[in-house]
Amino acid sequence: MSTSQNPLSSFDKFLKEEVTEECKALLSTLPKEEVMLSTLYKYQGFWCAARPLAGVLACQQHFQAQDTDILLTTTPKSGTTWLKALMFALINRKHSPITKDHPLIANNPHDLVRYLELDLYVNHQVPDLASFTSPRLFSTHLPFVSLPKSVHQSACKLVYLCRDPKDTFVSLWHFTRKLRAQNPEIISFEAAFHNYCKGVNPFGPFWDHILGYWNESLRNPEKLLFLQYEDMKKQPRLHLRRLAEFIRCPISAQEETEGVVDEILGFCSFDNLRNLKVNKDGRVSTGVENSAFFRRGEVGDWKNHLTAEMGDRLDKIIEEKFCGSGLSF
Ligand code: PAP
Repeated sequence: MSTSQNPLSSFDKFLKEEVTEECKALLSTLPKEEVMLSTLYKYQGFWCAARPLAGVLACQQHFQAQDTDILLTTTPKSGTTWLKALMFALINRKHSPITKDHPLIANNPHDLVRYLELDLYVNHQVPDLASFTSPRLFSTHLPFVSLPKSVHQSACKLVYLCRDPKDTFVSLWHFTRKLRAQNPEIISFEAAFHNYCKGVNPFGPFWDHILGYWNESLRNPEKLLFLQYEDMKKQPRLHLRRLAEFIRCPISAQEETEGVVDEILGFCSFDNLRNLKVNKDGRVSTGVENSAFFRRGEVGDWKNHLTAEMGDRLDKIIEEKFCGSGLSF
């Protein structure tokens, strides 16, 4: 059955909407590959679909970072939703304590901490950010070298989160399948895995993405906090306190006594967020169902999906690419 005979999912529509003439002209000059969801183009060394790329161009041209901004940067499917919820709850804990009126009860984390290229700037639009109060919290999947210049030039802070690429790939695969539920023309699991190993995935290659941020975190730890999903799962209290210190809003002795750390962690836990009505029924601005961001939320789920050979292959790539960096998964 051809795509045209199928009703397009909201996300397909999002991807297929027209991009600007400037973006079209650029696309015609870029290397491209057909992958799971759509055509990916290689721009500044990373892979990106056409419409998000228009958002990349717009935010690179127009986003003016402020010194007090905090930018959450992640590889897709490495726990962005969780990090957004934690950071939002942490930053706003004084005036939005965890009660039944908390903004996260009625809003998906992606609607409270918005993506630059996938949301705010997506249609080559230039949003009015005047209503955002300080500290402004944004997110992006952009690689470090491709961040808007003002991010590098300002004193804004970056929090980076990545995840074992084996779990990231499996999460990406399920997410993509969910988005394309109405479209049977999805490529096979094996072909998607092959592309991922070649580095052809949104905002990939994953090794360049992770190493770009890792190296910068070593050079400039005041500016960039580097986190791994597995560590956060293992020691959530430690990492929440690290996050609070990094943004210069440490958990006070009184807050410790009041149990604020556990309160935020419990509130932002996978089970709690997934079971909220808004995350069962709603959609984010790209048309994606909120429920698609909550699948299993576990470390090591790849074992249920990749063969031992596939796991070994990806491990070898990880070993080779990260060799000498001091980073491992
Ligand atoms: P995005 O990059 O498209 O924004 P992102 O949130 O990074 O998505 O990835 C979703 C993953 O985070 C899912 O992993 P899984 O497919 O292996 O299950 C999702 O379940 C997981 N996730 C979402 N919320 C939480 C949470 N509160 N705690 C832990 N993991 C979570």
